[in-house]
Amino acid sequence: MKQTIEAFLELVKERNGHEPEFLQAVEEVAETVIPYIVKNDIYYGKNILLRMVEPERLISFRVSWVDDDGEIQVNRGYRVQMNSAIGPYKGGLRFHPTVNASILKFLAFEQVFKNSLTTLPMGGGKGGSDFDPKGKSDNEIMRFCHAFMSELFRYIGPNTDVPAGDIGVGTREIGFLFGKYKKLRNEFTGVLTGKGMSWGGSLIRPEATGYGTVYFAQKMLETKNDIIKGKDVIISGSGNVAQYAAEKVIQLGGKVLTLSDSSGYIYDADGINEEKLAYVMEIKNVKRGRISEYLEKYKNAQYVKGKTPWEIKCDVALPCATQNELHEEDANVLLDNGCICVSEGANMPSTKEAIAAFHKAKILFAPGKASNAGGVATSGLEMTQNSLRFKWSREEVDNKLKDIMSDIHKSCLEYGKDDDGYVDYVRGANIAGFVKVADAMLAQGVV
Ligand code: NDP
Ligand code: 2IT
Repeated sequence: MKQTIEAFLELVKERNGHEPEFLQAVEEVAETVIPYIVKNDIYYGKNILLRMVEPERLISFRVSWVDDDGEIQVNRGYRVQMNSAIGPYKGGLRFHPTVNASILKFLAFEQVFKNSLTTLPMGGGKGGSDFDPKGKSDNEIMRFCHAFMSELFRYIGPNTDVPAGDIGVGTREIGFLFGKYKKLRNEFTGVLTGKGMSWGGSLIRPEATGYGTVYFAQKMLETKNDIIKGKDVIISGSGNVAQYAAEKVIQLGGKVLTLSDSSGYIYDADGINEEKLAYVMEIKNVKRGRISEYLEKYKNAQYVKGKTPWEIKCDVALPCATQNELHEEDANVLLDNGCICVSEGANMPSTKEAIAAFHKAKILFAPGKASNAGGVATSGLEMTQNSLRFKWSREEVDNKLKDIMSDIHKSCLEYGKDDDGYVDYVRGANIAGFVKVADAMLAQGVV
């Protein structure tokens, strides 16, 4: 088995040797899915995984725009259309200076499995740009988004490819992108999700990724007859996912001790309550400031510059910032401090070695493709509402989100349970996600 996996990875490496994040994502899937393929005749010998690691289409384009000083800026735009076997390509857009083909291919590959797990008919894609939104004026953001969409519009559509937000892309950016698409196509459709509430957005979509991550943590804790209430929780990030993960933890009676950004983290030993979280939302979403500004109002908190929050003692950890933000050393510190549950809100935040440490210690660990799937699932619900030209209530969408997270948890148990009863959620999520896409690919033939 080891040889089969190695031979496969060697082939993928030959073609994508310069794309470390993509190789990391493929390796994690190959190690769990290849043994399953080998045991199941219907999948064996059909090169399904080899087909799945090759994007159906990868579009790269120039984005030129004019900044507030009248200077012409040039960025690179991308859309990776990874797999459309079970539905239109679906996945976010990331605006961050680190964006490149490797990052977007890893995200698009993860998205294929994640979207399959949601039970909704969505293929996988991802896109974005190396554009850095930090410090840009609203007008610069608008001009960039318009320039970006003036090329992307050719390749997307409500039945073809439906982008949404990710790092650096929220409701403001989706608005500018949607406005340009509508202008160019002269049609009002659900071509993007994460839209504003008055122009086709779904209630609960802004909250969905963070809420879903906590619902998933709760499902995992339930398998141990445990609950979030009374737990010390540390969260990384302070963007969309982190904010609503914090909100849900507070609502369920947990204590949120930390939040962070790429400059450092805040530790509030008294707990970040609803009022303090509202202040964080103002700093991040209105002033577009830094998490260190929390101390301007809450002076008892500590700001730890240049570090991640994993050194703070906790029961539950929710990494909600970015890929590879939680390393083996961090995992060991978390374990030494008694952490029993890690639910990933970000995509691939834990390194391979960190995951191995969690598995060895047999704690509850959920990979992002399962635990953060609530965001894209609710995007799927937004698409449904757009097609129906209808709007569901907050409660209806939240209940559907809870049901979906519960179904994903069930799928992980189905394929991830070890002989001793320990649940390997990585294996569970990868195989459950694979089966649905692979069956569709087999049914559709070699295309
Ligand atoms: P936001 O842009 O709203 O927030 C990102 C947060 O992560 C910020 O606090 C940011 O800090 C921090 N961050 C970004 N890059 C780094 C870095 N290199 N090191 C440390 N911190 C960093 O993005 P989201 O909250 O939407 O996304 C967070 C994660 O969740 C990403 O991995 C994304 O792919 C994933 N995700 C998002 C979904 C969604 O619906 N939005 C759905 C599923 C997953 P700073 O301001 O300093 O950059
Ligand atoms: O990583 C993700 O799942 C997202 N950024 C959300 C994608 C979506 O289409 O809502």
